[in-house]
Amino acid sequence: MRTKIVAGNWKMNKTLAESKALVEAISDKVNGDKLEDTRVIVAPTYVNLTGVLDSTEDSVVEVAAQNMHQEESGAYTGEISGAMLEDIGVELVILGHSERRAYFGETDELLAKKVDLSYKYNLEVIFCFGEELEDRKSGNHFKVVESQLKNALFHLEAEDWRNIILAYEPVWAIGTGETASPEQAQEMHAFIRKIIADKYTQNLADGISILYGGSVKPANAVEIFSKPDVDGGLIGGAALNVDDFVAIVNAI
Ligand code: G2H
Repeated sequence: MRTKIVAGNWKMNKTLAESKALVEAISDKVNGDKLEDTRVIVAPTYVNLTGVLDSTEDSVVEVAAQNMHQEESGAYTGEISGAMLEDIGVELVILGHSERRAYFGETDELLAKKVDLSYKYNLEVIFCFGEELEDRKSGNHFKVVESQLKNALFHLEAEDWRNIILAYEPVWAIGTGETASPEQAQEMHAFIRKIIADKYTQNLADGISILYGGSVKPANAVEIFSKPDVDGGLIGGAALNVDDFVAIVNAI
């Protein structure tokens, strides 16, 4: 049985007070629910991590960072290291989000380095990847996704996958209101599981949680999450509103 996960990626939104209020409201609403097999995660911006960690001390809600640098320390103005995240009590980090790839030039090779460093600092990784619209239009979407995974993750030993959560996010569906159909999501998730099984073992592939991300909302979550290879979601816009986010958690 795979772990179900709903993670909210708050991106560059919410002040400290707003972040604390949101996570406290989420905790109040999800704590009472049956969450035996479901993890609920929020990813505030760096400066609000400590405050949100304080607010989640007695909560089932977990806290992730949205990124970390690939070097351990040094002259990298404006960056944050894995050691800093571990030191304040962060145990999860999102890596490879398409906005990091598009606006900050992050490549698969650079992401492989970040993934490697995550083990040193005991950070579980939510690894994001997904094709662009042109890739899908030209029928290259499977090839693109396969190469993203191969380049960034397939150097890992089988045992290292215990730390990896995958998030398939087709770029054309991010923040656009356009969602992959549940069938498109299922088709890609099944493909992802197959290439992991081919490279490693079926057993390992069957244990990996694969989240879908891209304009998930309360209105489409139930159908997307009903697909057998979709193990939850990475939620952007709809994670900023407590009722929408909790509705999505409840859709799992
Ligand atoms: C994809 C997603 C969260 P949204 O970026 O990672 O955002 O749900 O707003 O498309």
